Amino acid sequence: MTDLNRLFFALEIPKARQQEIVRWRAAHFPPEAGKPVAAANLHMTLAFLGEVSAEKQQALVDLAGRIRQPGFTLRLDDAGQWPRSRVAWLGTRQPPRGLLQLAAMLRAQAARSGCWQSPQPFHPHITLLRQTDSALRLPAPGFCWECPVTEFVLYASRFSQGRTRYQPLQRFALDKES
Ligand code: 2AM
Repeated sequence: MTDLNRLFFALEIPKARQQEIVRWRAAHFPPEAGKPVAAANLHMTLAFLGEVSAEKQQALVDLAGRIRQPGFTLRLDDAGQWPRSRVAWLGTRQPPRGLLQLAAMLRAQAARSGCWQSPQPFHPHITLLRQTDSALRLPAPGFCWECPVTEFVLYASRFSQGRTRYQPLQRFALDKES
């Protein structure tokens, strides 16, 4: 039987920023608000690939390696929730064009390679809490954190000993921000 890996492309959130996000979350949400995502797992998904064979992974890596586009700056200045999926998230009021282009390209490559893609439009977000309480009220973010983006990352999602870990498998450099 072929081994499958659960894969996705995402933007890594630098460690210092992950810690800042976690401090903001702890200050604004009581423990009963929902299940917090571990600091090291905070990321922004660009394209979810699902369960992928080694051959398909190589094909997706080759395609992603051909992407040429400049880096960009992501401003985290928005927070919201999706009551149906019971998720609270951080995001950006004005997604940079480079972010939208990169996600569109990776999603199109994934679709062409036979990975199921959600018909939902791309909504850039960092999941903060899962299984949120229905009474959750989100505070206004009150910050504008700037994250320069110089690369994107292929991650494997692994579940062991009751915990999900996202393991970076490969990094793809973007060109210098223009
Ligand atoms: P989420 O944070 O919005 O839940 C690893 O699981 C990453 O892939 C998570 O960021 C998750 O998004 C995303 N993901 C998981 N399952 C997905 C699916 N079926 N469609 C799109 N994205 C998915």
